[in-house]
Amino acid sequence: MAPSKYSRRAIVSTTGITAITLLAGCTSSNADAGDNTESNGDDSTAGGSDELTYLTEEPEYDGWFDETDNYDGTVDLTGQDEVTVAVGYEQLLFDPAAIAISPGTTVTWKWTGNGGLHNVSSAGDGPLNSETVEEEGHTYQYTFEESGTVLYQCDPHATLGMKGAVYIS
Ligand SMILES: [Cu+2]
Repeated sequence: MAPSKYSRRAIVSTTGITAITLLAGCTSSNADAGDNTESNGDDSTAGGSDELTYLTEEPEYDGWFDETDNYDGTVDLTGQDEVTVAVGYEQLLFDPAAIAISPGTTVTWKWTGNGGLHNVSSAGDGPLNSETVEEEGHTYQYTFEESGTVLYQCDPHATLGMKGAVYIS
């Protein structure tokens, strides 16, 4: 079941590599862009433990992420009891935007305190329905027991692309 460590995307696409670097850095890309535009090969976190692995076969999200800047595939977090998604990454994003987990995994959404009021809200009649708050460190948890795809959004910022997906397989 374990996909290869390096996704097809990361090997063949320079844009994929850039996006992975940004995600792995988890810092302001604005600052980086100003100071380090030359450093294509910046690999300061080499060591492997923090590398993101993406699904090699992408679920169909049907345009859900068309306005979402940090969506670059589904991060494979399968086989873990508990995983965390940042709420308010770069102000108005979830990070990672799309994750794959195994049935029984608990997802904890953790508020960064950035970008104002956010919530975690299922699209349609899905199960996610958090409070709408701004407070840094606030968390919302849900344990996904059944296979499927759950789309969600931040209601105040959905039109700006603050959207996420959980693929349970
Ligand atoms: Cu929001």
